[in-house]
Amino acid sequence: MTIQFSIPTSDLDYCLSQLLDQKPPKILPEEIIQQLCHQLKAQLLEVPNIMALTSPCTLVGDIHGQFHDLLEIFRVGGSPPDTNYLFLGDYVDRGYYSVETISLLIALKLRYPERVFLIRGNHESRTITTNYGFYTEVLNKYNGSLKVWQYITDLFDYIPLGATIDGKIFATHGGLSPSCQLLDQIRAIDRFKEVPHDGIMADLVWSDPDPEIADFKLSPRGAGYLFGYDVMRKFNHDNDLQQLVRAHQLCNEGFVSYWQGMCLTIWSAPNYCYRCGNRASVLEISHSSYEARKNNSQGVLPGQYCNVFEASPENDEDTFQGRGVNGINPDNLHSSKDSFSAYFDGRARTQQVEYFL
Ligand SMILES: [Mn+2]
Repeated sequence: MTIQFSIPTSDLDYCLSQLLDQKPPKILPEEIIQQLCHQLKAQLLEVPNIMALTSPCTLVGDIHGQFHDLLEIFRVGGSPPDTNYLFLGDYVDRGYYSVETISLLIALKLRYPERVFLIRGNHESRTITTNYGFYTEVLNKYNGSLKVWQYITDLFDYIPLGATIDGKIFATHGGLSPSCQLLDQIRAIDRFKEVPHDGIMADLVWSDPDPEIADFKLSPRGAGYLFGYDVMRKFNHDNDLQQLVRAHQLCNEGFVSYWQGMCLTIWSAPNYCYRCGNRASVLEISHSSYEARKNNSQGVLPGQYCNVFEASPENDEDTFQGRGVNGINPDNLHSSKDSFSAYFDGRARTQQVEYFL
C-alpha cells in the first residue's frame, strides 16, 4: 500500500513567504526541498509528456536563475493564481539565484497545480547544471552539501516536454526534431530520465528555428537541429497547429517572430547574465480563435501580446553580493573555462537572436 502524503497548504504558504517576502529571499532547508520534490514527482508522474492547456495563459521563456526578474514578471504579468503561467524551461544556471528561482517555481506549482505549469529545458539536466552554475551555487548556499542539487535534478526527470494551448499552439523549450513528425510520437516517449544526447527528447529541448533554411540542418550548438520554414509549416499542418512557441534563444527585444508568427521565440531573462543589455518578454495569450488570421504589429497571432519588460532594479544591489556564488565570475573572463561567457565581450549587438547555451 502506498501512503499518500500531502504537504499542508499552510506549509506551502510559509515556503512561499520565505522566498517572496524576505529580502534577500531565504533559501528553504534541505528537508523541505526533499519533501517538495517528492510530492511534485508524485504529481508529475501522472502528467503526460505534452500537457493540454487552455487560454488565457501567459508563457514565460528562459529565466536562468534571475530571481528578481522572475518577481518582475509577476509584477508585470500578474501573480499566480490570478494569472495562469506556463514556464518554458531553463530555470537554473547563469544567474545567481538558481536555488531560489527553482524553489519558488516548485512551491508555486504545488500550491496552485492548476494555475502553474512547467516544461523542461536543456538546462534541467545533471550534466548541464554541473557546468553552468546551479551545482556550484548549491554547494555554496548549503555549506558544501549537494543534496538539494540531487533532489532537484531528480525532479527534472519528471517535468513534461511540452504543452498545447487550445489545441492550436505547441509550446516546447527548443523546437522540432527530424525524428518527429507527429505530437503522438512525443507522447509515446519515456521522458523519466536524463536528457539524452540525441533523439526526439534531445531535439525538443535543443533545436532552434532558422529563417534562412527550409529543411533541417545540424545545430552549431552541438545538440539538436536548426529547422526551417518547410518543416515548420508541415509540422503545423500535420498536427493541426497554428504556431510553435518556444524559448531557448536570447532575443535582444525580448521576442522574435518568424514566418508570420508561425514560430515565436520568447526570452524572459532581461539583461541576461547581468550584462547583455537585452530586453525580455512574456507572451500573454487571451484566446486562440483565428477566423481571420491577421498578424498584429508584433508579428504574433490574434489574441496574443508580448509584454516586454526591463531588468529589475533590485538586481543592481544583489548582483554584487551574488557574484561568484555559482562559480561564474563575469569580471574574470580570461581565467574562466567558460568560453560562452568570454564571448559576451565581443558579441555583435545587432543580432536579433543568439545561441547562448
Ligand atoms: Mn535553453
